Amino acid sequence: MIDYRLSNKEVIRILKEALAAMEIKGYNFFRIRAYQNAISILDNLTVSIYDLWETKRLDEIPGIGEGLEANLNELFKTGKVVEFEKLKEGLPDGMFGLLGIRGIGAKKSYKLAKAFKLNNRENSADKIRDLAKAGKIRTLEGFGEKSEKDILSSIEQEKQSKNKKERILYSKAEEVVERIISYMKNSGLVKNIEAAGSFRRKNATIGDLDFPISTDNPEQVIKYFMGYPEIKEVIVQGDKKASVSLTNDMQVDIRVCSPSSYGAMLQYFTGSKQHNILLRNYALSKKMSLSEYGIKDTSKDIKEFKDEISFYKYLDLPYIPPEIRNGTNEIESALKNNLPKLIEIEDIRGDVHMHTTDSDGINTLEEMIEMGANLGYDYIGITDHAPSIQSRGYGTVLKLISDKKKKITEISRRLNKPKILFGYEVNILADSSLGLPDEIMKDLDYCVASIHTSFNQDSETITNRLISAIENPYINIIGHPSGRIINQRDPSDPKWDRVFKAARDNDKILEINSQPDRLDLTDDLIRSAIDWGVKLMINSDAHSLDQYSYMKYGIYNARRGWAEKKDIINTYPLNDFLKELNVRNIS
Ligand code: DGT
Ligand code: CA
Ligand code: CA
Ligand code: ZN
Repeated sequence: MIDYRLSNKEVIRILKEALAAMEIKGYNFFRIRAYQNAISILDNLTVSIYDLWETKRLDEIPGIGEGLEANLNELFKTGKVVEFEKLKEGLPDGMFGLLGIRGIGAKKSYKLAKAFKLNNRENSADKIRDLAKAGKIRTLEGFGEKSEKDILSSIEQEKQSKNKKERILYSKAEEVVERIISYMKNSGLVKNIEAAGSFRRKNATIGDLDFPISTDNPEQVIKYFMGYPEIKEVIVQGDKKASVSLTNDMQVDIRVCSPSSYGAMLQYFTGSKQHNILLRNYALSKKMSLSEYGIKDTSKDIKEFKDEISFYKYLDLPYIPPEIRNGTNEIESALKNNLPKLIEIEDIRGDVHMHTTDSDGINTLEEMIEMGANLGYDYIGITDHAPSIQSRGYGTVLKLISDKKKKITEISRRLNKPKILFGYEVNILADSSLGLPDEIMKDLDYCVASIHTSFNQDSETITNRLISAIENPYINIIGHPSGRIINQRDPSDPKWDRVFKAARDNDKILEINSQPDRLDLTDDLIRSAIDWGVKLMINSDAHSLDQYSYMKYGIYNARRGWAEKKDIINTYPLNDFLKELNVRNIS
């Protein structure tokens, strides 16, 4: 028998449509909320829902009740769910084409689709856009001029992001970079090669790849590069440069130069463009002009540089790390000899946000702890998604927690390192309440609170949700504070200044989440959090053994946010760390 191997994205879309139908048909509030929570848990899985179903592990995900499990079973077996089809009966199909659009929830989609008789999801967004342009939306009850304008801009944004080529995640680009560099080095012709551009600056996402290459034999190098097996199409080929697109649709630009001028070439192609502009202006004030070939001053000849250090030195500047070449105030800071001493991966002593098979992780508690020990960490913390009292019952949850605590205590007795902390990742629910009651949280070592649902509430509501979690005495860390998933979900939009102030005043830690598609807080928010005096930490949020290594992406992101060792509390020795985190019950 064939199964329907649907992607997580497709499954979530189908569930969200059913949820919208429940809302329209006035289902019980608690049922809707439970369903919403379950969808968001599924939405946050990094493993395939289909694979979990196929290996009969769906019931291990807390928050997925029997009903939903049966729905998924039917979906993967038959490609549809009869209950959902019934739910959607009588609803205009056009409403489902509006659902993903920012600011348009179930009720609005329904109202719009019904009022304008939109019976086709394929074109309903286009029709609503035309209606908004014609000023027809505002005439509808419950809509006004402002909401008409908001709807128009949301639809146009959505369109744009669909047409725009997606930027690729850093971690994905990394694999391509490694393959290209090892291929090029194999030629025996290459002296220096690096991926410059946004990749070298460790951007969370990469537009295209830029490789300056030094050699004594430019023609041969270009020729050799053209033999790279992943090339799909040659865009430009010159004697010292080439641009190609790869089979995975990434574009690669290479520039070839002599080893004696590699420094200027690397500097130029590392950018950012804005940094280069500022640097050029600064150089002009010293009567020098910059280019990818070197520096010209009052004398006629161009001065070449074999590396970047000598290039910056010639400009009377200390070396500026690529991660902060963003064109803000890095040159000013460099001139004052005031550059940050950026955090490094070696500074990290522990990782306290991770999941096991007790929630959506794929390795057991024992395996995750052993890995932490192998990495030489001084401390780790286990934070599965908190089990839901609503679906499991209070007694069961208490028992679950006390069993797990015993298990951890037992393992701890056998190990002198790492110190193992026991907590949960607790949902910050739509109404600002938390997924676990205080009396349970207070007996845990610490808790991470995160938003996993209702991201598109208005700014004020999101702000209040974050702040009420920050003010809860049993919450120690706010996990992935903006909730963005790169290329999938925009960051939510709280009043960050109020969030930062609350975190600082309540002595709470904000997380820099290292998952390559989160990197959240984002670099610019890291910088302002530090300015506010907020303490931060970098966690892997590992859902498997190999994801411990995601820590490095969090480090890159922190470096882009100008973070130093002192700003990141999981660089501190154990006792200082426990104090900064305000850990409970620790002997
Ligand atoms: P991306 O590819 O969109 O992720 O970002 P980048 O920064 O890698 O940008 P890209 O590939 O267009 O250019 C690579 C570097 O080349 C850029 O960071 C700085 C330099 N560059 C490119 N265009 C200009 C320009 O018009 N002026 C200056 N000064 N530098 C430029
Ligand atoms: Ca680039
Ligand atoms: Ca480029
Ligand atoms: Zn997590």
